[in-house]
Amino acid sequence: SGTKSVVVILSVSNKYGLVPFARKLQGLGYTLVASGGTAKELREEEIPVKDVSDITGAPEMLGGRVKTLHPAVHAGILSRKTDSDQADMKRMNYDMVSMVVCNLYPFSETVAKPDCNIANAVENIDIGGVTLLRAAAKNHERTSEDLRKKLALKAFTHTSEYDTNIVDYFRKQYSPNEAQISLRYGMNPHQAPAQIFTRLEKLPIKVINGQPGFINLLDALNGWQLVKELKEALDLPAAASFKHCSPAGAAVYRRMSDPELKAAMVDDFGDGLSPIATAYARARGADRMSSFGDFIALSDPCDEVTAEVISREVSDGIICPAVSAGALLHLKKKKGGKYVILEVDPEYVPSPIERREIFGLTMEQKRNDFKVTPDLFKNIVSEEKWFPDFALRDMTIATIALKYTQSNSVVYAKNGQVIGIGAGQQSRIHCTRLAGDKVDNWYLRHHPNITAWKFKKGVKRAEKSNAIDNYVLGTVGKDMDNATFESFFAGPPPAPLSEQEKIDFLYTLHGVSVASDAFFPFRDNVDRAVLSGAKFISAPGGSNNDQSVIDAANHHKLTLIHHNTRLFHH
Ligand code: 93A
Repeated sequence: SGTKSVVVILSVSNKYGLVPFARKLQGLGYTLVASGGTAKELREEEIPVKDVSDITGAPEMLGGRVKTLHPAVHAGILSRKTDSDQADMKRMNYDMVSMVVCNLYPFSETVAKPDCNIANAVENIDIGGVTLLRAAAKNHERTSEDLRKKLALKAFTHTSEYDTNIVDYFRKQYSPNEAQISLRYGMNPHQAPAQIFTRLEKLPIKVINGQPGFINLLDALNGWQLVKELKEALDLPAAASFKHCSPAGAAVYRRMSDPELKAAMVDDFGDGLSPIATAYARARGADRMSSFGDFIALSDPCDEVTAEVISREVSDGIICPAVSAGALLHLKKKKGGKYVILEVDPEYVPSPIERREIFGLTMEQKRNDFKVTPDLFKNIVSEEKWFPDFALRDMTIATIALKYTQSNSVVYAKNGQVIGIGAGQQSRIHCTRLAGDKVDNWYLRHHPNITAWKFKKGVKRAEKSNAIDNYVLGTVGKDMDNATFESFFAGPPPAPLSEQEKIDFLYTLHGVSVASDAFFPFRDNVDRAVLSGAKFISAPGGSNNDQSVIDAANHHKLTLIHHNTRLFHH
């Protein structure tokens, strides 16, 4: 047809393979038009080629910054076959361009060189080539061949990746510690480089002290979401103690009894704990062994007394909305000055779609922005219907904790805190058992035999926790040798708790709420939970075995709630 165009624009930085390709095009009858260096290379091989300036009437200028940026080129690429476009082309005497052959200035390769400065980087930002590619891709409809669609997608993918690399470079140059934070390494020391970044103007977290690691940030960002949701749901200050991407404990403020203060090893504060300090003491006290070296999340600003509680524990860092000046003095002394302190913007709301890369591939999903509200627990399916306010509170805590615990997970809660978490088990009964065993261990730590212990001076808190753990588990003389155990006491060491004493004491544990992140496939979960004081259980329904699980609840006279929200987290 009269509009059939035969012009090809060639503009390549990497000239590998250019000559044979251009020779083929020439043989097919195309008119070749190329930018300076590209044209030179073709002429050297005696391939007929026009300069871009031949069709634009304008020379390359600004030392090559403007080569192809001209209406003669871009109208040629972008014009459609409509009468109006064709009239425009005719008026200007422009030819249509039927093909663009282009590769871009090597930006990534340039900035990867150790001696690259900003001026080098800037000169290697391709403008005209990106425009050629985008223009050609935009007008890919001009023909309907599959190849054109494929190339259009490839071009847009390429230019977006190219821009991503430019943005990454300038973010590091112009916005370090604002829109991005460089990390020492990723999950392991051999995984460098590593960073966290945002496409927003700045990250919602600010490093006040220390240098966070990759896993610190996973814990911090999960922990923050957990305490923020707890506070929103219950209107109480909330705290979480994270380790390896699952909470070891989580709690809201609720005054602690004397045995609770003792078991959580904060009895020396007496009535001096603030609400947020109390929430953390409870969270840390849920599973002191697992919380060793934790990352802490607080819903409220960290005050001085909370910092005092934290300062004597082994901990990696903290995330909270603010840290008081007095608290900062305590926290900054930790870990030889390296304690990680992150302030988070409580107003920050993430975008609804989240992405993650695995094995070089990107996965995308809607965020789990499901809100745990009292409505979730309306559908009581057992004969027992008792579900008092304290159970609603504890069930809310257990369920929000599940949302940020590696699956499968089962969480037990009581007195405004998590008391046992079974995380990351492939078998549900293993979760229920693991969490239940942790509950038993937690409860037994309140045994008067233990709360009366007098440790020798100089015994570290972690050693005390470990001694208590072994004592409760009955592993003194096994995992911990007798001599080590005995060395912690000034006087004679405490006599072991007999199995009967443990059973009798555990028998006094009541009113526990248990939540599961997915349905219970068998009734054994209910049978096991009851042994650790379960009176209220909630889980999604939908198992073939729902009826036998309901029968188990009825058998034990407990309240069973079915809802329809699975809360897997990975
Ligand atoms: O500096 S530019 O952004 N200005 C332009 O107008 C332009 N047009 C094409 N760089 C431009 N190009 C790029 O030049 C192409 O993307 C290609 O990478 C390179 C080819 O230049 P030469 O043909 O002079 O070797």
